[in-house]
Amino acid sequence: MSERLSSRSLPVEWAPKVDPRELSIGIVHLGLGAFHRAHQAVFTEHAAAITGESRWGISGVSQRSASVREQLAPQDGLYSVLTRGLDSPSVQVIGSMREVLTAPEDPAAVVARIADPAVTLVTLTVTEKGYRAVAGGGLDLADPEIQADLAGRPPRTVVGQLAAGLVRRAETGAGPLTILSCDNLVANGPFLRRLMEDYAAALVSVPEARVEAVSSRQRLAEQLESTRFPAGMVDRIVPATTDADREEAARLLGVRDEALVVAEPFIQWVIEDDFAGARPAWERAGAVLTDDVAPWEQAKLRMLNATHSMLAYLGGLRGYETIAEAVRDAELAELAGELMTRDVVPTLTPPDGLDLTAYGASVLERFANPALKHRTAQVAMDGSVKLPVRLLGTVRDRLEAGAEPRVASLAVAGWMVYVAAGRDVNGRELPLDDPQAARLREAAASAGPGPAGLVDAMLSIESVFDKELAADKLFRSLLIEGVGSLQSH
Ligand code: CS2
Repeated sequence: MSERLSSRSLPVEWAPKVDPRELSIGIVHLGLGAFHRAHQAVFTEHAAAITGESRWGISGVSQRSASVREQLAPQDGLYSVLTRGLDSPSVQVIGSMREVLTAPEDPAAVVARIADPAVTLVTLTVTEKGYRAVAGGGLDLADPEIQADLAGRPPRTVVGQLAAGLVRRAETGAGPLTILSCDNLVANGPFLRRLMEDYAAALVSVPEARVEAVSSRQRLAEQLESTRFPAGMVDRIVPATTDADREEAARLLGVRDEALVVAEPFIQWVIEDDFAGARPAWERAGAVLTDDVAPWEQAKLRMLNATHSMLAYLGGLRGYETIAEAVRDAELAELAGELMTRDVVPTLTPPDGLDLTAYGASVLERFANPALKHRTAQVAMDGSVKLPVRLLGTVRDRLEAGAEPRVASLAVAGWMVYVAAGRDVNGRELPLDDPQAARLREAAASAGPGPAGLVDAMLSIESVFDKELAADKLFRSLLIEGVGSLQSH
């Protein structure tokens, strides 16, 4: 077996553009998953290489287990991105990861890093559920983890970590911070600002909170005034890494990379240009800085992510393991195209310079990439928090315009059947990986007979469907039709 990747073992021809050991930390990243390593960390490394700036090393915070640290620390923070397109795969070693922290093991270190005066930026990829928001936005104050953070334990939630870091910055005069969400959420920046404000407001209302909470609340509120929360749109398909990927990378590099990530060739980042202090010159590495991210973000969430979810549910039910297989099914490909052109495009204002028809076609081409092996089960995860962002906005807008969002409703119906059936056409299990899995199962199990029974049971889940949408007669009948046709297959 080949030797493990590290600064010492790496053959010189594979040396990263920058050496992490020569960087100081200027960015804290919360949520050190594969996506960050294949996206923002790559832009940051390229920008550092172009400008020669050494102040943008990343302190990556893993929110769950120590496994990411165990992958990266022995490799001196080095890891590689294996790019799988239509040509033969290529690999690149990335050198922007300066430090890895494991939040559950050392929450104080995370707070200290966020409060470090050399840090001017916190970026986040914590997935939809990591924000602990209620449907429609706002912090879920009933969440026991949020309550525990509010009561003053070393913070374990993302919002709690940011709040404690901001309070410390206020105490030490560390200067203003920019907090940049890189998750697939509508208006992710303002969305996160609201969660932070809700947290600040709740600091005094928790009965068991210590006396300091009152002054913390004032400090947090003040610090939030100078904090910027730009919105951003991120795009790159990053499937879970497999053993075959690791073998392929080892063959190319000559050393074994335990922290390898895999990605498609496409990469895009559109960021609202609203920063409180210095930032890397990401635009030099290809990112777009703009005054208005919303049209980009809407187009991406409603076209790419919505179609992805639809293919995951309908494709999963048809027994397809990967998105590429699903989109090669002629019927599903047609539905995917129809979802975008009939239901989604009429709800969008195209961003400057983007042709939505061409964009839709390019999305389907990217999904069809056979080298990527992006599993339908992976995209199907966390539907209860993804659906409202990806599909329900479209449904609402079309209903309001007096139109029939037939395909978008079929996609939602696909999720309902996926949850309820638990098996594909071949009888293979479809795993339900969702923060609200128990509630979803309960709804499906208590459903009355027939398609209408399932639809009504699922529509009653208020954390997914608000009252108005759940009461919409046209939506309900489209869902019943969709569920009926899927169940009869
Ligand atoms: C996917 C996204 O897993 C999912 O839900 O839809 O992760 C998608 O691959 C990215 O947003 C692409 O940028």
